[in-house]
Amino acid sequence: MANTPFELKGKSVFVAGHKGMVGGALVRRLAQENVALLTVGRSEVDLRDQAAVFAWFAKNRPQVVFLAAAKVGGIIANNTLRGEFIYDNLIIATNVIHAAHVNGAQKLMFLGSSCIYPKLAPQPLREDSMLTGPLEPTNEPYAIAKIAGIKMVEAYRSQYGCDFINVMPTNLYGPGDNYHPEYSHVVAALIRRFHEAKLSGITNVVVWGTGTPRREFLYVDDLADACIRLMRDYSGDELINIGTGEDITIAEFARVVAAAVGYTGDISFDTSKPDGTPRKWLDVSRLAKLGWRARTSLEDGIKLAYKAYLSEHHG
Ligand code: GFB
Repeated sequence: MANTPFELKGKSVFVAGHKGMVGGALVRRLAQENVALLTVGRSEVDLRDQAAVFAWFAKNRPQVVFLAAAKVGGIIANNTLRGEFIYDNLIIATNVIHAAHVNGAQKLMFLGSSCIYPKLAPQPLREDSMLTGPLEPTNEPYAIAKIAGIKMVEAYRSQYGCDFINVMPTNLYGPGDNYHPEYSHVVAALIRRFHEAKLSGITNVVVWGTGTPRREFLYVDDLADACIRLMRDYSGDELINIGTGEDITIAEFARVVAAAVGYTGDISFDTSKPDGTPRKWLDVSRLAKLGWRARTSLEDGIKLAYKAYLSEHHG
């Protein structure tokens, strides 16, 4: 694994998607670095608009790019907005990766997702299991768009010698998450649902699916720290998984959230809702070899996320 140390200090760094949960965490983490941070709002440059992206890059010529912008959502969002998920994510990736190359970016990080791995790949999920089997149908459009971005980064490394890298985060949560009742990921959905139940005195909360799927959850500020570490210390062709290395069933996870929120009622399961992939547990040994491990425990992370929810939505 090539580890070419890359100096961030004094560089112009563009965080694409700075308003999102991941982008926000990268902005927070980069504040600890001596960089010239560049961000651009969607009203100024819609990253799906190729001409606008190319013009912005030609004018600003960022030296470093974190491509954290994406159209994201939970299992129902992915399965409902299939056209939007493939279109937006394909076009954002192609626009930004190409513009970064044409305008001489020294380094770019593309953020994928753990759903790019086959639905039934051996666990824990190794980076080389990508494209070895069928994807989970509910998020196949999103996964295909992310795989295309990964392949584009690999192709630009190969043809143009770009120092562009691919990282694969596991399920994320934390400040700046999206709490949409239908379209959110499970962590945000349960924080909101248990909170609202506690406030309104509801004594039963419905969790989607059977509760048996297993997921791995990484606090988003830990992800941001890993991204800075990899931007500095990693420069290879292979994907790098970013996770905690531990997974939990959705049923057990629901109890962790209920405890953090202070909900003491019952929990039931709506099996008419999809379970999705039975298990998403990442092999994080490549990252561990670089000496990075996630610091925030799930219990602590959920408490921090709940605090953020209260200040973002009830402050
Ligand atoms: O977070 P989630 O929507 O995404 O669902 P995935 C995780 C698991 O939580 C599924 C269950 O088994 C859901 O059935 N779940 C239980 C819930 N209650 C809820 C709820 O109220 N809301 C939600 N959303 N889920 C996503 C992909 O898959 O993982 C994305 O669709 C992305 O593309 C993301 O890759 C990281 O983990 O199943």
